[in-house]
Amino acid sequence: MNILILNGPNLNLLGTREPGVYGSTTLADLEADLRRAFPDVALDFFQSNHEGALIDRLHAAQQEGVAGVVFNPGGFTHTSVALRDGVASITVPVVEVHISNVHAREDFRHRSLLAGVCAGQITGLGLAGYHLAVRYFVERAT
Ligand code: CA2
Repeated sequence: MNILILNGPNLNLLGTREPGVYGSTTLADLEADLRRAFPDVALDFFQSNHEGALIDRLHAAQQEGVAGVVFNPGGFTHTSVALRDGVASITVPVVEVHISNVHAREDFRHRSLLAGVCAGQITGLGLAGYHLAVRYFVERAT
């Protein structure tokens, strides 16, 4: 089973800035942790700071027959109609993940343009959110 872990803008900086909000684990550490936790799952990782590249990757996931996408759209969560349309344009289920609790932060982070077209949303559980989302897809398939 193939699962795509998709990360949006600025998440390449994970573990290097704002550790009080996002922790001190890097994106590479997260990748290694997930691979260790799910040795039987083919995990594919992609991060981009560019909206169009994220949309292209969603379309490719559909073509590849990926079982699910774990998606942290970063700041685009709150602004991007195009990413919402991209998620809606594929039949692959997408789980939206946020490391921080967006509801405990600024008002502009309380609204997600993507949540309504995702299978579900996990927010505020730190990097455990990625693990829980992968587990959801594994259990859904078995
Ligand atoms: O909590 C999350 O995962 C967010 O998606 C992170 C986004 C933010 O805009 C969302 O509202 C919530 C920001 C990603 C920035 O990532 C950084 C990581 C380390 C250092 C600086 C930024």
